[in-house]
Amino acid sequence: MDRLWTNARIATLTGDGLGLVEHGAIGVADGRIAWVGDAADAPVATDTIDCEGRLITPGLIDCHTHLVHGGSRANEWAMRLEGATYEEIARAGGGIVSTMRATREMDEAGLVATALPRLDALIAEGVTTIEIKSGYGLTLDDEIKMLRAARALGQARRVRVVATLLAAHAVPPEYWDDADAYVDLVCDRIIPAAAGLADAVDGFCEGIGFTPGQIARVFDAAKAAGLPVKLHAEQLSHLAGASLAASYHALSADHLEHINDADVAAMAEAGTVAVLLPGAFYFMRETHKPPVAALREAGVSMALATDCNPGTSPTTSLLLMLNMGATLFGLSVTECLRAVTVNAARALGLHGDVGTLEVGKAADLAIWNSTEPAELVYRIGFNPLCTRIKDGTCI
Ligand code: DI6
Ligand code: FE
Repeated sequence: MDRLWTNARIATLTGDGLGLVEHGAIGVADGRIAWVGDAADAPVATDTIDCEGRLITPGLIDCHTHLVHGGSRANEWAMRLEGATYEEIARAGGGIVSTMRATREMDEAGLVATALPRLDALIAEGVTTIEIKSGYGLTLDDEIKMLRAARALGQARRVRVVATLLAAHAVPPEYWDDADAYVDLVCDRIIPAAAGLADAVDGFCEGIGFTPGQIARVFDAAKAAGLPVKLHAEQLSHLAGASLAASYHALSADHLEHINDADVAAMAEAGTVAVLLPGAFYFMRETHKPPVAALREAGVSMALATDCNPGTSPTTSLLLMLNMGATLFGLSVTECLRAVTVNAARALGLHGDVGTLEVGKAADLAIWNSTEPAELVYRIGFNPLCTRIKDGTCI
């Protein structure tokens, strides 16, 4: 075994809770977890590190971001503070379309350079896996450019990147008189072209986005290309997008403020993960909360993510999402920590490789300057990370 971290309180996140090993050790070989258990039983390693009682969790997973994008929407936000609504701004050509214009004008290198500080902020909080969506290019070339930029970020930093095609994010102005023609472009050209670059296909099912019928066409094209799906669903209204996603066995349905009991049941039946995005709820000053109690009761796995994007959730703090998940949505400490590890991994289809500390999984760990799991959820704007480990290497 290459390295052993010992004298630690290890939250393995196995089972249904935190999977705590009180006086634990974790051994790594060739970037994978080779041993986890009571420190007294630990095998000998080439290199042993005393964690002095610190808490170790799996590396954090941000399973829903729009990290790559051009421009800023700070001025639109100032308009919203003075009464303009998100929908009014979108219908007036602002919103996603304004970020689209800025993204089209930027080349791949510029998209990477502007996303790096946002990625570094998440890495500084112990994030080892991140999902990054396209969705601001809205042409074949610009959507591919965004996915390439997402992949390039995974080369520029020691972080696992999952790239999601979100061409069905908004109808671009050149198709405003024929949205279905844009859906044809997404289905017939963009999805097939992205198949080797994207890990999943996503859509925005909303009044200002795409109808369930249009999303179904996108999902059929994704299926034909062998790609799993996920969906922004019931963020602002109820269109039964979450039920549609569940009918396609989507990896996740995301936002979910306006889902109903039928959607919850469909998600439970399909094993579709509920990705909750408290940053968007908070920043948009929403008041209608996702039905966490119903999701809990039905056994739907819940994840938390930043939804980092310039319009509705300009945040790069996954730790803050932990606090908001508890404070705004009523998740417990255990549910919050499962939401950015094992459940976030499942929302990305990566639960066989990351998200828990088990033998055979990637050695992605976070060591914290605390012994208490609650400390990671309780504090607001404080980062207790001591060491981030990716594939067994401290970085
Ligand atoms: N829902 C959101 O909150 C983001 N996209 C989506 O489908 C907003 C994206 C933006 O406003 O730039
Ligand atoms: Fe989003």
